[in-house]
Amino acid sequence: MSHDEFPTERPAVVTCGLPYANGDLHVGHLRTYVDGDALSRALRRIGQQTAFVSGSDMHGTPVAVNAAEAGVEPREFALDFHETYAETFPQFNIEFDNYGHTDDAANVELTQEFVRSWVENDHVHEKEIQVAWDTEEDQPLPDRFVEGTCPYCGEQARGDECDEGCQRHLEPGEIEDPVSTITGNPAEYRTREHKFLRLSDFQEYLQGFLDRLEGTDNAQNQPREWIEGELQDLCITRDMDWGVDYPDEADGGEDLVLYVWVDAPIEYVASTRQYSERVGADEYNWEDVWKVGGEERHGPQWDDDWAGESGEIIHVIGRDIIQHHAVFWPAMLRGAGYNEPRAILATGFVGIDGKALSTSRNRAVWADEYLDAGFHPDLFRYYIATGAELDTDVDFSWDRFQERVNGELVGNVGNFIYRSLLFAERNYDGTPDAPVSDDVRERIEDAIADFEAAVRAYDVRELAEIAIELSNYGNEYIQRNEPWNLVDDDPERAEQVIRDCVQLTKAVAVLMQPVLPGKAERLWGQLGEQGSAADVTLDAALDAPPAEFDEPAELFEQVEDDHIEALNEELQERVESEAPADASNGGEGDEDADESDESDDVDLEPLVEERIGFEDFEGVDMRVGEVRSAEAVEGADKLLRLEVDIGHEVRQVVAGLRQLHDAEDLPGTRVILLANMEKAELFGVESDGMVLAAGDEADLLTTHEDAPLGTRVK
Ligand code: B3M
Ligand code: ZN
Repeated sequence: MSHDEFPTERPAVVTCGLPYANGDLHVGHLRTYVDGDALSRALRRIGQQTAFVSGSDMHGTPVAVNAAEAGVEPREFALDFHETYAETFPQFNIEFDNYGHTDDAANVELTQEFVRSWVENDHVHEKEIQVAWDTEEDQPLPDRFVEGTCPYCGEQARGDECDEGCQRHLEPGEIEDPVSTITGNPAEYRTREHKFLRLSDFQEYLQGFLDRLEGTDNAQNQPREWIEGELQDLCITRDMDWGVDYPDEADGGEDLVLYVWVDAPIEYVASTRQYSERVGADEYNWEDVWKVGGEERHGPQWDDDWAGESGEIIHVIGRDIIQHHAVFWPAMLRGAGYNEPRAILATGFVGIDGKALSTSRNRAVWADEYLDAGFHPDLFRYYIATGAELDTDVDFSWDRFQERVNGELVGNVGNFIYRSLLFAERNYDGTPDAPVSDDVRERIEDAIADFEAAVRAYDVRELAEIAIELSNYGNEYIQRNEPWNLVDDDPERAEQVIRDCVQLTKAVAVLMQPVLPGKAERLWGQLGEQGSAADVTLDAALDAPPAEFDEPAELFEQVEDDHIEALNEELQERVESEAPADASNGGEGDEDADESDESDDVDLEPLVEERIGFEDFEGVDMRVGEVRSAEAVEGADKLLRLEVDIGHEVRQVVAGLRQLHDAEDLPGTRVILLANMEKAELFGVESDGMVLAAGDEADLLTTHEDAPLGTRVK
C-alpha cells in the first residue's frame, strides 16, 4: 500500500528531534529545526493541515551528567535550558505550534500509559542483566556514566551509543572495558533486574513498515541492516532517580526510571495533544493523527484498513538517531496501538570551516552569536536549507555565508524585487492595470507545480530554490524587456512588462515564505497586501497584487567584509584558545553542547601495568603499507573504506577517519597496518586489518625512511 498524495484529508504533524536540555544551542542543532519548520510551512502552503511540534528532552544521562558537573539538580538545570530554547527558536523564525518538555505531567502520564499498554499486550518482560557499577562511589553507571569499547567496531563508545564509531545503539552491559566517567576507574559489571520491550515481537511488522516509510533514503536503508537478524530486546529501564518512574501498576520496578529514549519520543504525541487541547479538537485533533481508528490492532501485519484512518506523522531528526526513530519508535507506537510515522527525514550534520563542529574545541557557531551579530534569521535559514541535500552534511563558514547572502539573496532576489516594485510604484503607484502575459503565467504555474512536487518529495532544498530560480527568471525578464526604455515609446508594453514583474514578485513572496518567512512577510507588506503571507496557499501566487503600494525598501542588506572578518577572527581565537588535546566530539554536537572545555591538561590514558612477553608481541603482525584509495562508507559518517597496499597484497580496511582526515588526501600516505587483526564487518563492508593511529585526532603512524611496502614492524 502506498500513501496518499499531500495534501490529504487528514491532519499532519511535523516533529523535530527533541534537543537535550543540557547546553547552549549552536548552528548544528538548528539545522533540524530550520528544515522541520520550513517543511511544515510548505505543507500548509499546499493546503495540508499541519501542526509543528517538539519539546526539550529533560531526562537521561545527557542531562544528569551535565547537571552533576554544574552542581545543579537535574530538573532545575534542564528547565533553565528548556526556557532558553523556547525563547531562542522563535528568534530563528522556528515557530512550533507547541513546544513542551518531557518532564511535564502530560508527557509523564502518557509515557506511563504507553508502558502499561505494552505490559498489557505482553510485550514487556523482565531479565537479569549486567550493569556497569562504580565500586568507589558504589553506584550503577547507566549510559553516559560509563564509557568503553564498542563491541561491534572497537571504537571508544558511550554506554548506550557508539557515537565515535559505528553509531549503533548499545544495550546496558554490552560495552567492553567499561570505565566510570564519574571516577575514571574501571567499572565492574553487576547483576540487576530490568524491564525489556521485546522488539522481536515487531520484527515482521518493522520490515513492512520500512517498505512503506517515506523520507530520506538513509532513514529507510540503514535500519534494514539492523533488523536483519533477530532483534535484540530493548532495555526500557535504568537505575537512576532522574526520569519518568516505571509505572507502579505495571508490576515491580519501583526503583527504576524509564530509559530516556522511552519518554522522549512520546513527547511528540504529548506535545501534539497539548496543541490540540489548546486550540480545540475541532480545529486540530491529535487523536486523528496519532491513534489508529477503530479497535486496537496488534497483529504483525500492516492492515490496509489502517490507511486512511490516521494522520500523517513526519519526523525530522539528526541522522545519528535513525535507529531510535525507524526501529524502536515504530515498535513502541505499534505496541500501544498507535499510528506509525509516514516519513522520517534524517538531516546531515553541520560542519564549521570544513571541519567537524566540536563544542569541546569551541569550533562552533552558537545560536546567540549569530543573533548578536545582528543578521536576520532568514539568512541563516536560507543558507542551511539550501546548503546541501537534506541528508548530507552542510559546512558553515562566515565567508560562504557572506558570499551566498550577497550573491543570491541581495544580488538576485533583492535586486529583482526592488527594481520591479520601485519601477511600478514610481510609474503606476503600484500594480499597473494590465493582464499577466501567458509566458509569465505559465512560468509561475510551473514553479507552483515544482513546489508541490518538492514538498511531496520532502525536498526542502529544492523547495527553497524554486523562489530563487523564479526571481532569476524575473531578473532576466526585466533585463531583456528593458521597461525603462518602453515607458515613453510603448507605454502599453511597459505596463504589461511591469505587471508581469509585480506578479513574479508576488509569486516569489508566496514561494519563498517557508524558508524566508520573515522576509516574505515584509515583502507582502511592500506589495500592499492585507493579512499575513503565512496564511495564503500557493494559488495566491497567481492572484492579482494590490493596485497601489508604497515605495519599497531593499529587502536584503549586503553583508560587509569587516563584519565577516571580525566574526572569523573571533571564531579563530576561540578555537585556538582551546587545548588541542581536549576530547573530540564528533560531528553532530547535538548532545554534547556543554562537554567540559575547561581542561587544559593533556588527558593521557594510564599506562597498562601488566607486562607482556616477546612472544605475545610477535603474535602482532604489523606491516608498512600505503593507502591506495579512500572513500566514505555509505551511511557511516565516521568511516572510510581504504585500500592499503602491504606488499603481498592490497587490503580493504574500514577506519574511523572520516571526520579527521580528508579522503582525497589519503592516497599515497604510508601507514602501519595491523595485518592479523580479526576481520570485521562495518556497515556491510568487510574490514581486513587495522590502520594504526594515535589519539582522538587519529594521528596516523608512518615510517620516516623508505622501508619497502610489506616490511614487518618490530
Ligand atoms: N534528545 C537528542 C539526540 O540524540 C535527543 C533526541 C530525542 S528525539 C525523541 O539528538
Ligand atoms: Zn561501534
